[in-house]
Amino acid sequence: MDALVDALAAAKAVFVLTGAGISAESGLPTFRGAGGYWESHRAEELASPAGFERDPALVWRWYNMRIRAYAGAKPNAGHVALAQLESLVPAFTLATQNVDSLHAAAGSKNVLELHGHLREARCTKCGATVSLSSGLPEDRIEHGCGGRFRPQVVWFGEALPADVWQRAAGAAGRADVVLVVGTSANVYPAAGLAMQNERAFLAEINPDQTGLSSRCDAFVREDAAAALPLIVQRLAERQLRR
Ligand code: BV8
Repeated sequence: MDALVDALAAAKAVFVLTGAGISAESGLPTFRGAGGYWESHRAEELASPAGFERDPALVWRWYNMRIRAYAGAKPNAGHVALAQLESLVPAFTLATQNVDSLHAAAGSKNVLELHGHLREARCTKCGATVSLSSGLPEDRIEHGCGGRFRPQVVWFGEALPADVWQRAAGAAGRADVVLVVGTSANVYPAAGLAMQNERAFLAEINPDQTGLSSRCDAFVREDAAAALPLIVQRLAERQLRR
């Protein structure tokens, strides 16, 4: 943790990549936590164009369950600490794989939602959008134009939003410190963001090993909500002493 605080104290640009693990302490299941299954369906099956084509009602039941869970969830100390870190370093970019909007709720500003969000749905044919504040009832899936409403998320086999990707890849490439929090780093191209900048100090916060661990300059084997506030507090104290 000290090596990470040293690197953050010297950094001009910091890039953070987060995954489901940072929202675990807000009571939200991770993808691989419960074995990634929901009602005996693999997340990859449900979060895919083919899965939606096969059974749109089933896919919406899954997203409506998650939308309800997100509505009841609050940002935790890990989310809040990252929002504070943003104000302590000259340049800061937070790229998340999460679609739960908890980083923004914690006050983070420069957030890139790599895999979209669940705040609204769009029609697959005419592009009309509807708010998802309380999910989408089954009888509203079909749109009058003949299209179907789908969540504004990136499904497996789909490209990430080009502008979001370019900004994330650019920020990761310029970073002095790349901090990876709560992701198993299995899903691409998001996981690749943490590996593309050989120059950067690479650190991981995760109670478990991941595919990234062997490449890290430092890793903190703790829960995000426990480790991040400590790291930010030490950085702030360090800056005060300057
Ligand atoms: C694409 C939105 C091409 C929807 C999601 C290269 C190699 C291999 C495969 C591929 C490759 N390139 C592409 C692929 C295919 C695929 C892929 O990566 N497959 C994987 C499964 C092998 N990628 C794609 O399909 C991507 N698209 O490639 O398009 C293309 C290009 C041009 C034109 C057309 C097409 C799109 C991928 C995005 C899919 N959408 N989400 C939704 O949410 O419903 S992915 C979804 O799953 C999440 O967003 C996230 O990315 C992923 C889950 O991973 P994590 O967040 O890391 O969660 P996980 O449960 O796995 O791990 C949690 C971690 O937290 C654990 O390590 C745990 O220890 C830790 N933890 C637990 N508690 C805590 C904690 N850490 C800290 N504190 C705690 N308290």
